[in-house]
Amino acid sequence: MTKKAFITGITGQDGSYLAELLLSKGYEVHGLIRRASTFNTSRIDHLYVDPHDPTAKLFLHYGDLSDGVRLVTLLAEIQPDEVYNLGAQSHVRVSFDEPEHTADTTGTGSIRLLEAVRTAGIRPRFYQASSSELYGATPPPQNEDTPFYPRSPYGAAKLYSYWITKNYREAYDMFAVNGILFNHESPRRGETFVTRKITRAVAAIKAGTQEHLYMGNLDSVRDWGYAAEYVEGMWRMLQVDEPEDFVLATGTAYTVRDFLRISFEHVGLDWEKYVKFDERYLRPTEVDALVGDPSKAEAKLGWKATVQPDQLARIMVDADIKTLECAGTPWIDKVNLASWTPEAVL
Ligand code: NAP
Ligand code: G4F
Repeated sequence: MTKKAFITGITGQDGSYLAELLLSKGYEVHGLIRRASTFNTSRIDHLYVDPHDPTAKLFLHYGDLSDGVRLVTLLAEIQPDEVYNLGAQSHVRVSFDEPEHTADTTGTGSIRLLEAVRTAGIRPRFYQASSSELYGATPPPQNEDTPFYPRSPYGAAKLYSYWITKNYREAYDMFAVNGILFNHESPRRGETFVTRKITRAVAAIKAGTQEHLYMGNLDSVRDWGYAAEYVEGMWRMLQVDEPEDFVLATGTAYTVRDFLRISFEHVGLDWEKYVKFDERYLRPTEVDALVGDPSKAEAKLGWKATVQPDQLARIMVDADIKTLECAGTPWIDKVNLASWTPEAVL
């Protein structure tokens, strides 16, 4: 029997890698996409096959995490074996500008989806995209037992989603798990997250089309892994016998300043000559340090990150240079992703 998966956030960084992974495993994949006046599917266009084609395995459905009725209808129709809730307003800085919208999608969106599963009368395994932002002010190393102390409307909304997922597991005996993922990046990372902002700027500065890069707090410590590896961990969380929550992380600590230095050095430039400060990129409350302890995932899922942050920075710089060389078209869409490995761009 072909397994069916339903993914919210399929058009995002993680959704695109997860869809690729599940299709490669023979799943029929259904994704929720938001109606927009322009196309918003660039990260998954390479996976799309016309649904009239009998070989089509990827199906996209309009909907939104703010629309509970639509979620019930879709789930009742699709009857998935696995549901991955990756959809969210996922930008921490933006969550201070749009706290109510963030609460609605990143927080209440999860209960809408869990309720849709319950009321549709289906019993899929459920993955909730929880975040290391839950730890916030609690110092590292952080693991599954570390107390939470969120520091943003985004973190607070994710905290609600974390607990409601756990509650549905206990209240309704659902196989519902939280993946508490530390920062993970890739050439498909959104352009306003710090790593991608840096690697795009390095490519543009090297090409002579940008002079400076304006940044906020360079002292933050993060644990940056490679997104393509993290979606494998998500999938493994739904394949074990008992539902449990897991941290996925590399366990290594780098500052934003380190990421800048490594990225600029990779193209032979000194970052200090190009980077300027702009207070607009500061947050009203900052999360100073996130460094995960992934030992539970290694022991119980056999999952371990192999790409370290310095290697990741080089992968992303190389990818952004190639994108510029392809006149702005993301180079990633031009290669055969099935055979793509990080080494291919090193
Ligand atoms: P992303 O690239 O920002 O993707 C977010 C996805 O959510 C997009 O597909 C977006 O659709 C969709 N979305 C936003 N609002 C929605 C709504 N109201 N209804 C339905 N879909 C909506 O995020 P990501 O980096 O892939 O992260 C995936 C998930 O993991 C998110 O929940 C994020 O908060 C969480 N997370 C990420 C990290 C990380 O480091 N990447 C770490 C921990 C947790 P559009 O394409 O239409 O905007
Ligand atoms: O790349 P960031 O915006 O990611 P942040 O805030 O850590 O959140 C990401 O990771 C979370 C997991 O821990 C996810 F849940 C969340 O969805 C998202 O994917 O910022 C990283 C750090 C921050 O300390 C920020 O203050 O970089 C600092 N930073 C300094 N200058 C900047 C900038 N961040 C951004 N986005 N832009 C800057 O110019």
